Amino acid sequence: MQIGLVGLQFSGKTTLFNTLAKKEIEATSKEEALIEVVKVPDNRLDQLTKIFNPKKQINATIEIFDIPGLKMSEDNKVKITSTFLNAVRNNDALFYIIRGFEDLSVSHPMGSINPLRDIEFLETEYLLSDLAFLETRIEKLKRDVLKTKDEKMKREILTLEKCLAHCEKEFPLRTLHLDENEVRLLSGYQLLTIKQLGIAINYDESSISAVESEIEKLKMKLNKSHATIIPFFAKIELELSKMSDEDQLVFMQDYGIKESALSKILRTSYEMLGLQSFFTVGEDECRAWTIKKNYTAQQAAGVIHTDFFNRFIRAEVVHYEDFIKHGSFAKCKDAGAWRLEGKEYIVNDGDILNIRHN
Ligand SMILES: Nc1nc2c(ncn2[C@@H]2O[C@H](COP(=O)(O)OP(=O)(O)O)[C@@H](O)[C@H]2O)c(=O)[nH]1
Ligand SMILES: [Mg+2]
Repeated sequence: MQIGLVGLQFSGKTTLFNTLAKKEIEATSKEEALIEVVKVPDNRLDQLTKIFNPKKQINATIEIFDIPGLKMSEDNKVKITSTFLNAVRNNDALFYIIRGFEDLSVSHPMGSINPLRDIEFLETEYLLSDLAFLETRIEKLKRDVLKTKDEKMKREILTLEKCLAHCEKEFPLRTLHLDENEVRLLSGYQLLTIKQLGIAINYDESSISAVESEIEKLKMKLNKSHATIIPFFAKIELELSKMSDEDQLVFMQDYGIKESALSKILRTSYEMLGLQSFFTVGEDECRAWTIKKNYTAQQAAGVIHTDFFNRFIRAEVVHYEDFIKHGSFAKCKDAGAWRLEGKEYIVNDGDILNIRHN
């Protein structure tokens, strides 16, 4: 899974990236996108590792992209460059990193702090980029289809026109209902508003107590964008990320921060993308795997190995909570919490699976 951090300059993207990646990349105006593979923390996996004592623990991972800030031109427009589009293209979801902190020593490209304005600005710019792309693409396909009379191309034009009509009404594409074929067709394109969107607002430590009501106000004004809005505190969290886990918890409590930016971003991403985790356990490794919410046991097996998909027989299933309650697979069997499931079984978040295959 790939998550891109995007936004205006000086909103705290690189600071957040450093926090998530536990890196110390200087917060400068680096031009290339930074990428880091980040472990998804999971208490349940930590517990399983304590019990099984395997040679290794393998957390699920997520790739975080710090995409260079969009620069404003004199006339308050941003130029969406091909470098930007290429950096964003493969991301599964985007987070707008919006500046909420006041700091006179850090300039704001628009001259003042106003999260709502910045969010609407980004949405509009991305919508305009999609509109321009769709128009050009439809025009070209229409010219081509005159010559080729290709049926696939005709269907493509219909899908693109459906998107265009939606954008013309000023709705982002993520709010358009698309079927599987349409999603597949559009996945190769550089559309921005089709991506699942989280909005993360970077506040100052001084405003922690006022943040919740701020966020509620924004949510009401932004309900048409279909995005989850979360607050975070880049500067303090960067300091905290350098501490041990225990110290971090203590300081977070002192500051009144209930959940770290990393945890919020991961949780929101899993929700937005409809993802969940299952586990495999054993002496060699305890591992967390990421799958879509409606995956069957056979599909989940295929994520581990394509052979497991092809030669799937049954899945042994125990839910994490049951395992912790009873303490071992044998005791789970006695208690009826251990099950053999077929390939159509829909996997639950927190299932521990053992795939039987031939
Ligand atoms: N006061 C304050 N400064 C911040 C905060 N977050 C980032 N900064 C500073 O703002 C500047 C721009 O941050 P940076 O992460 O490089 O922004 P980017 O352009 O979005 O990548 C840097 O000097 C940061 O130290 C914050 O929460 N409070
Ligand atoms: Mg930066």
